[in-house]
Amino acid sequence: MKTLLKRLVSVTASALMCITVLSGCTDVGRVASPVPTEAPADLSGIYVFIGKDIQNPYMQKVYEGFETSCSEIGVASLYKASEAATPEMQIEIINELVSRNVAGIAIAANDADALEESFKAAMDAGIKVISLDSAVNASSRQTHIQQADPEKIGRELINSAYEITGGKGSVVILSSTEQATNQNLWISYMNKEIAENPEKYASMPIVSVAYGDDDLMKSKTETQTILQNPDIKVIISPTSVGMMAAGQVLKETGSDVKLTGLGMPSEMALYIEEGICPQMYLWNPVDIGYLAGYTIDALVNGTITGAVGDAFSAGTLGMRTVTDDGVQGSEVMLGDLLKFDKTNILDWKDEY
Ligand code: RAM
Repeated sequence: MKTLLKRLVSVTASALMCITVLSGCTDVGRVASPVPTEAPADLSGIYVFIGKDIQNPYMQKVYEGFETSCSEIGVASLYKASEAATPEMQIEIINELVSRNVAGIAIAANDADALEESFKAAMDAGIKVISLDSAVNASSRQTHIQQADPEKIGRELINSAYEITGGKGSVVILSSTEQATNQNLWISYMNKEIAENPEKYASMPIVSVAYGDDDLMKSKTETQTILQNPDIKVIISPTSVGMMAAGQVLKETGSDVKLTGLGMPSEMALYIEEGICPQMYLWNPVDIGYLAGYTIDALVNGTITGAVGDAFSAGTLGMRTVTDDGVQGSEVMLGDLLKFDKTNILDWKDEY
């Protein structure tokens, strides 16, 4: 019955896009048709992706994939995100969605623990909850979509700075928000890589971590501050918003400081071609959202519970297995890190 209801409310995704359920929160999505002004009264049965914040183009790419899988499944989808990347604003959105009886929520979380009460209430109400990109703690979700091995990401990023500097010169990290689960995890592995290889990195210390809050203007201001230290040779930005901001400032100032990190090819191609960013990394953000839609559906249909060993079909991504995340929870791994540089950036810049 629930499935039938779900299909019945499968109104077009675009019809759901303009609902402003909460003040200070905005719904957007990639819609080809004009956005209607009338909000549907009934959100019951739909699958929702909550991004970190509304400005972030990366989150909109994730939603593209989410929307595609939901449409293949035959269920309506909705994208919600707030003006700023804060847990408080995400809590408002979650509580509203619980009261509107949605069937599933995927979230890129702005804090690992702060959403627990709201998500426990959601799961108690029968709503399926997963995180993606940036995890909530294991008690706040049924599983997590992991883009690529976090340890590999962290180690690769600091090694990338080593390759760029030859191991000589200070490094600054330009991160997103202070509580971001994913960025903090990657930074912890950068520090681990240095701690385990002290001789290799002896002349290439990480001198500080700056927080641009995934806000382009703040990230640009932070970059300008970073450039006042003449010892800095490389900025590592493990966030696509930070990458864009740093790329812009380095170009505008003509600085010799180089950039590496996690960026979107569509945004960074120019800086890669000009040598400002010699190399960077990412995974496919559209696929993360696509996998999340199928994961929620498998939970809703009871194909999986989110337990380690569960398996399900994820559309064009094939069969996926739920594995141990190593920190008391489970996860579904998307794939591997992709490296972008002058040799391949033109092949990717129109993809995402
Ligand atoms: C930013 C976000 C996101 C991260 C990407 C690479 O858009 O902070 O969490 O995964 O960059």
